[in-house]
Amino acid sequence: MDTAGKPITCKAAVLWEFNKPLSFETIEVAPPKAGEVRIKVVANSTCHSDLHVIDGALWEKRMQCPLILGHEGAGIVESVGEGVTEVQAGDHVIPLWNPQCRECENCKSNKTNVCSKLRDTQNAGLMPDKTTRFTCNGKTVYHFMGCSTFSEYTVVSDLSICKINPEAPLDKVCVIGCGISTGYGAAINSAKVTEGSSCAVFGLGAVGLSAVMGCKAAGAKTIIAIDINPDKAEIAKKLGATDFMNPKDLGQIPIEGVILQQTGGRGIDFTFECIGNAATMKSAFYSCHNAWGVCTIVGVTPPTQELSIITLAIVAGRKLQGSVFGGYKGKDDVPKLVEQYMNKELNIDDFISQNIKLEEVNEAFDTMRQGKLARSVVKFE
Ligand code: COD
Ligand code: ZN
Repeated sequence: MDTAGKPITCKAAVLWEFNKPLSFETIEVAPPKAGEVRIKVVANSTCHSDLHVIDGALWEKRMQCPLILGHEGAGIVESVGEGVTEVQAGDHVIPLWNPQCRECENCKSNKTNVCSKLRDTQNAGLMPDKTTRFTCNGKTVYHFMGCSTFSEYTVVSDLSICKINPEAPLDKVCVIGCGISTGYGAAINSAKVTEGSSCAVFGLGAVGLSAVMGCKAAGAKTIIAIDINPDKAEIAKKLGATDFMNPKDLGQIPIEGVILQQTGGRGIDFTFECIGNAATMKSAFYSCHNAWGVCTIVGVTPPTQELSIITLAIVAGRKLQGSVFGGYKGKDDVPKLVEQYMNKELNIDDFISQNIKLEEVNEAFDTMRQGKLARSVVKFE
């Protein structure tokens, strides 16, 4: 049946209220307007940022419920709106929560990968024309991070999409939509980890584990993987960690104290915070070499959280920086990461803990809350 130009009725997971489980609903997805693309989502994986929103810990002041979460998806273009030239029906695509308009000051600069064009509408859960394409029982449903891929169909701006190799398995490369790129790129692009260096990664979800993989690919000599869940040691070592530390095993001694002790007071060349917690951000910062250590913050805390550090700790040259989407420009770089996976240069399979049905996603988030699973991939039939 030709669905182009018509609304599509389909299944989606809807968050009606913060701090409540997702509900499985039949929704209506309107056709794409000018400059928009409607996608049949084939797979979408769980990311802790979705969970932060469910738990009301991030952004809740700017966001409105009901909304459809999901920002780590892959699918096939169903139809395109007027003026869309980059993709057409049938193309295999990854939606980009970090768009690339190629026109804004940020996109034109090679100093950043953070496009500013859609920021306000995307943060408000709206399409660029300030409306939404989703309704459920006649009620407006909002978008999330410009993707909303916990739905069989979604509509995104054509700035928020990239075409990928049609041979790539969508239930694997969906993880490139966030977790893998965010961690791997933090090591490769943002920190620019050097050969023979020492690294420490705090938090071993998919983001932290891919930072470990990035440190290894960059030739780091020592990679300390840190997590309060001892079960993460095995996978971290498989991906390149040389050591594992559990802060809970250290008694009263802060982890940065132990790291300094073990490095003869020298500290680590590159540290990464992949949890989203001010206390571990401080530990990651103080674990760095006092003159040239670079601490890269990948996790995000609630918006009013401050980070306090003693001023002397920065004087000798220790650096504190952030990283968004691993420094990758979505349209330029995501298709290349897919090619790296196809050429067996990038491991994704080890990050996927399980394949689930949409209706099992609340349980998958429960296990993620306990710090257990890296990624659960929802495969839509
Ligand atoms: N010390 C050590 N490890 C810890 C601690 C702690 N105090 N607390 C939790 N952990 C471990 C957990 O056991 C778990 O293994 C890991 O940290 C976190 O893993 P996940 O699987 O829950 O999380 P990820 O990898 O999906 O996501 C991590 C982020 C840092 C991306 C996320 O939490 C975050 O901060 N998101 C907001 C930032 C953002 O918007 N990024 C862009 C989109 S993701
Ligand atoms: Zn994410």
